[in-house]
Amino acid sequence: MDVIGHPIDGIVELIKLLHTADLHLDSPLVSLAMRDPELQDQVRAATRKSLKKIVDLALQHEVMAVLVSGDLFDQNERNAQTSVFLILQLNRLKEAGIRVFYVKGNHDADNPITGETSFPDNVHLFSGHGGVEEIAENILIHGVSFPHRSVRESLLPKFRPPENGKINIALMHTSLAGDNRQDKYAPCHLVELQKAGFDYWALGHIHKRQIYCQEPWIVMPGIPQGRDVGEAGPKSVTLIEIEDGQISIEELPTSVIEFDHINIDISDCEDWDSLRQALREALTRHSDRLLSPFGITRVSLEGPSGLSWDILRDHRELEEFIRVMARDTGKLWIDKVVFNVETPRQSSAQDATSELVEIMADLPTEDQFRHDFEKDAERVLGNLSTQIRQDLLREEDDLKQLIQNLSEDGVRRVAAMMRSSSSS
Ligand SMILES: [Mn+2]
Repeated sequence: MDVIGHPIDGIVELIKLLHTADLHLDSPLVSLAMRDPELQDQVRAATRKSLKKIVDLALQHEVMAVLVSGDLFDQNERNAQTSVFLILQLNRLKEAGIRVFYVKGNHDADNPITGETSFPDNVHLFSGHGGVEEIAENILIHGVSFPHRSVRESLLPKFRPPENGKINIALMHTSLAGDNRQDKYAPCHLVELQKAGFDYWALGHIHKRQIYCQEPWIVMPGIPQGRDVGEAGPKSVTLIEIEDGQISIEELPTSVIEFDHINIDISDCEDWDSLRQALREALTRHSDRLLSPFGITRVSLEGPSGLSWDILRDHRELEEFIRVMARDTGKLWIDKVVFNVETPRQSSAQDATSELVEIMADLPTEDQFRHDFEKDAERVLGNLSTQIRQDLLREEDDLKQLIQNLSEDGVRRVAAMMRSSSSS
């Protein structure tokens, strides 16, 4: 760097740090795309590859330290393979003289690996009582770990006060104000962080990257590798640069697999050739835009189309076609294809098929039909594991909604089969 103009006795050094959180190491990625055996190995290794990438970036940018703001682990059990992999990566940092500052989050508070002496000595794990370390002249790193899994009170009072005239960086795992009861972990309000006197809040817990404030910096770096379509988009870590007492940041990509959701408008497609062409173009465009080496995508086909009935009838073939086209890009897999194609309801019943379709369309609103369907659905749901059932039905009204969706979908499919066979 250019240091001309700075006084010789006070060499102004550029100090870099890398901020990450929520690695959830070896946590499984979840996608229907996993049915493809070719993808399975990639996906299984994804959280490890992103950790390796983080270490690569730390070495490449010659950072002084890596800050990990909790949830390094995902599970409570000690897993020998996970810890060996982690220690090898931490050793790569140690060999380069890079320190690691780490606070435990809710996911690793009870993990037997954390807090053990097994970490290499370049790793500083803050305790639940909190502490502060000076890593360079006038640069302090503060941190407080989760002492146990469910911390319902703010950790803020446990931090030592920031020191005047120094750069104070603080590591904390928190849900911030938290939007619901299940997700209240070490809650605190942004305004409290803004007023606390620290220069950079290195937060963790919320998986979506967000810069809440620039003065002081309040940064949630987000998960470095998404795990399902709910954690969509490229993922990253945050590079912190400190120079002349000023802090600036930069986002560096780390995800190996990028989840996403694309909508493809098919209303202009008049025949199968133009539909296939539109799909191929949309998938190629999406794969070209990926910032990560691979993508897993949920595709929604949207819009009214003259092909609607045929699409609904031949949806399995079309889905397979989309999967193959995605694979042809060399980097894209399909999580799921959602058919949101509208089927025009004809205004007047002209023939027997139309009449039947009209009658069926009213079925989902009939009490007896709903009652029978509900009984059937409960029987099927009773055979599922508790976990799957809970995932499927989170709210009280979810069963009603599920029945509504399934019956409407069923009517559309039966109608599609009747329509396309009577018209062709
Ligand atoms: Mn967490």
